[in-house]
Amino acid sequence: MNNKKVLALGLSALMLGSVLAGCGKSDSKPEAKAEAPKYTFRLAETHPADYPTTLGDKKFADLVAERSNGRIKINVFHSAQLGEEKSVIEQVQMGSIEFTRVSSSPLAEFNKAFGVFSLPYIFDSEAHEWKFLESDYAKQMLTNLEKSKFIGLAYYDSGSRSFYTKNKVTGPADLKGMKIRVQQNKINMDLIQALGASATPMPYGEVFSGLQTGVIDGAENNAPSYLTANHFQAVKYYVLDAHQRVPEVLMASKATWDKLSAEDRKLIQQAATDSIKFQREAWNKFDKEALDKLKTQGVTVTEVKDVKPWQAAVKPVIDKYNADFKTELEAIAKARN
Ligand code: BDP
Repeated sequence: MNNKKVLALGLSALMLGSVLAGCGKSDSKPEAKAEAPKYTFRLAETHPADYPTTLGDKKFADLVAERSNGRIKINVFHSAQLGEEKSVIEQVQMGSIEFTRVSSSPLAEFNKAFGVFSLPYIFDSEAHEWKFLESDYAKQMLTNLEKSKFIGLAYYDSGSRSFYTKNKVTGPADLKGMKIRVQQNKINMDLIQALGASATPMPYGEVFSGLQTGVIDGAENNAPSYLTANHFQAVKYYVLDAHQRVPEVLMASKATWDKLSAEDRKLIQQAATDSIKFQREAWNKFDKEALDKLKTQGVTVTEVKDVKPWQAAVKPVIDKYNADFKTELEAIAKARN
């Protein structure tokens, strides 16, 4: 048995322990008497236990447990205990992992429409992004995941992504010649190439050692990831160019879904929808804290006052994919008003 499995088993034992401990508490409401779980599912999460997406996952799992009176139990396996995102997505597709929270970026390799979120500067702001994510169009995108054997349950917030590098970057020209890690999809590779840098796709869990050993000169992410994955210990320059806003997706395996009753599906879907507000609040709070923390840890944060040179540099990417994402981009433009 490998270490991850031992850790996962230990963790399930711990979780079981806390459930049993919970049963000991005297709770006088008769209807609150928990049933034995009929279903025990796993939810794969790449981030650590206290990261805002993990908090969202846990909220979702708690709501499901509460509303099913303990009949449906979802154990959250954080910190990539069940593997890196690409392999987790494959396992969810096959039905061997029941739930996951992943980034839209690797998901795009399994369902093309999600690639639209990797295009640079398509949203003006968080408000614009969420107006789109709450639109019928974006909801339909979640529904269409079924064709790829997933059940899209909710979008979560992930802020915006910016570059962090070994040497200081103030404008796009400074990235020329650098080796930059990207999330594993084709559009991200084109984005880096447009900036004259060379793209190195690799799983999230390998970025820290990649930065430390110099295999890559930089990467890009939101402040919470840059901080919690300790990437800031290896490279200390963060330029807030905010080139992408890539939403997170909470989803189930279609194989799992097909085994559930209509009522249970409804309950799970509603719990996912109801967890969004909590996740977004946790996100906004931690996003700010993370940036402050990075500064106190010696990271040089460079604000970008004029984003136009950045937009101009990556324009070829929009031109290349405009036709492929015509309807998605139209719906995103519509959400601007
Ligand atoms: C983070 C996402 C996470 C991705 C990671 C990455 O929350 O799901 O795996 O970026 O860059 O922002 O791979």
